Amino acid sequence: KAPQATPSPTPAGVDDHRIRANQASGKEWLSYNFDYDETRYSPLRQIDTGNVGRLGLAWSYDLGSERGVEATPIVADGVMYVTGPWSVVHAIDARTGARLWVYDPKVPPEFGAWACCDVVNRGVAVYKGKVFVGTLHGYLVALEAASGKELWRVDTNIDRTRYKHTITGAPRVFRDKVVIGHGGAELAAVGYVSAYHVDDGRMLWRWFSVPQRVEPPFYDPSQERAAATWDPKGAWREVGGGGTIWDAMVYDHELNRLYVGTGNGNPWNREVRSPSGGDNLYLSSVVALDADTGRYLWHFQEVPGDTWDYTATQHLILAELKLASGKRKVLLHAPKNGFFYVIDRQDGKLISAKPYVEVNWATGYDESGRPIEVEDARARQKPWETRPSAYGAHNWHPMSFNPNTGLVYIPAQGVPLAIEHDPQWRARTHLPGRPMSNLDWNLGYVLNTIPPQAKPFGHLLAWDPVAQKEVWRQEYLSPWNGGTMTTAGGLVFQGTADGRFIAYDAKTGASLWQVEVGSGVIAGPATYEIDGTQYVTVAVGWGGVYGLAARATERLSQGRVYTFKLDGKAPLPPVREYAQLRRTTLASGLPYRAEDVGPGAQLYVSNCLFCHGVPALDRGGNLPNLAYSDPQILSELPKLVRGGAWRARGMPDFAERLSDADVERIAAFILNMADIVAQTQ
Ligand code: PQQ
Repeated sequence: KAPQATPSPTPAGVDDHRIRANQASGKEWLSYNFDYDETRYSPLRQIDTGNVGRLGLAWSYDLGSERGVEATPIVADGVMYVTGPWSVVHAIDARTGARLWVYDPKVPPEFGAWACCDVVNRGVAVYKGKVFVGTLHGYLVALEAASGKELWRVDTNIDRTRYKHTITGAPRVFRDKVVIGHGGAELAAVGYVSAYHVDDGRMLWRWFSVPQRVEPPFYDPSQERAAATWDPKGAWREVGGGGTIWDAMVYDHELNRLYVGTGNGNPWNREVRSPSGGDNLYLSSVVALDADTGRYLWHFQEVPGDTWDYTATQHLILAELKLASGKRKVLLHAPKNGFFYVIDRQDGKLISAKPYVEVNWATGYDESGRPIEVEDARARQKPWETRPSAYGAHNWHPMSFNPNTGLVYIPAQGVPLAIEHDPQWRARTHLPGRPMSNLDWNLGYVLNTIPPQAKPFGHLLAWDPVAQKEVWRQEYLSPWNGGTMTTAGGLVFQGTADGRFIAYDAKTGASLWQVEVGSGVIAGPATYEIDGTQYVTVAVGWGGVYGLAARATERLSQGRVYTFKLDGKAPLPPVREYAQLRRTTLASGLPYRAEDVGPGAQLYVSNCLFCHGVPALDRGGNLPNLAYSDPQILSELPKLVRGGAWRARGMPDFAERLSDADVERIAAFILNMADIVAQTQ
């Protein structure tokens, strides 16, 4: 029998019992993915397929931000807790949208360049009167829920001189513990997850996803086993190996375990990371840990010896499915690599794996649960267009599982990319032409040396995990659409890259209602009920790794929370058009030295590419495309780039990294691209 959920007199007086009880009542939204099973399925049904057309705005709240917003709002005791960019926490009256408090951890701006993928944060955890947030500069902070006052903070980075660890994911809480991992495996990182006591932040356990040493003494038996699967002469020993646990963590209260999804190899390319090969445990794996001790229990490696940036960090859902073999407790997973996995959560054995998008690195899985790789996919001898690419067939945008329809709603996508082995790669070495190498990115690949043939796409995919097949889909204009949420009212909600928030019939995929919000949406929605009224809420703000350089709407990203209810009458807030604040004309016809263009292109790739996109071909996202710059800025570029002009916005000062002549070359390449593209218009 389900226990009763009772509101607490202390704000966020949430405990394990209440999180479980709320799974049945659905009145609150108590953790990132709603419940301990992380289903994002709410039993609320006031808003349903028949009346969803009457949804209107109840209130909106301005986050005062311009970068990516990835948080799902948490709602407890009538208060909403949501994070914006730079790990800033907002507490809001969930009924009116009034601000209660704001907490800014004051992340130093240089972490803008340490974060691979925008200065984002996916949200908080609440427990026993506290709000927990992981900050971009690697701290786990506990706040008093009533006031937003900082109670304690711990440094989660084990070695700040060696590793560039950043936290973007939401912490999870259970049994008086708060757990958190971190990101950083594009630069230099060693993956681990740590559990701290909620009272005072003392560390209770830590589990490493990649080996720290190649010979005894080992940290634990799982490390010894892992060490044997890495080449002791590989570059992983210089940069950390990766395997970062930067998003998915799910607590199984029945089995008292924590399952985590681990990230890609660091550097990406196994040829340099571990030249003699090996599975490189526990990269790209789902791992079960004892929730009390952090002891390793089992792992399932989705991509042995990852080389494609195939993180297995994407959202994990716990479910019970009726399969041909009987009722099974399973994990549902749709990671970057394009296969949908059903994994037995008792023992970690693969039940089934089927591609949910076009996949060209493996043809399937064999009896033993290993992928059958395609011969040339590792790009050892020649370039290879990866499908899916490093952007993932599904990235961190949360999916959802509706037990009534039996369907999983996946924000699926494709972003074209080709990789080629880079024999010249060296750790922490600036090599012009090597993607972001002057900012310490460690890929071991050159990118797009052949033009990718695939077209970008994004769609909402309704997937049957039992039959392992698609049931319906809704096509979008662009990749990088929002997370999903589904309800007992028979609905699926999702925001889109082109700035809409949409409700679908969960069974058929029919679009039932939509509204324009003032920005592309990437975060997942939530729903809750107060005094008999059901609300649906979503935090908007375009960004994340794809949104830095590309956009799908002409509205400039503005961080906001939109909250809807039936017959809501609040007016939609004003939006800002991109063209009002940014130039949209190319800086063409300006002078530059032709001989600078070639070297400038190489320097652009190793310094600017991932943040600013390809000059003139991309059009700019949250960060401007430099071919659309004010001509004055381009003429003064060395002074600005080497003077820290945009330091407060997170752009590094390049004074130590580039000379004036280098920046002039970069400007020449940008101007040349502007000229070329202007001629085709
Ligand atoms: N983060 C995003 C985002 O927020 O848009 C997208 C990605 C990350 C990726 O595609 C990644 O591969 C990725 N990888 C790591 C890592 O390897 O440590 C961290 C993160 C992150 O923390 O956001 C991302």
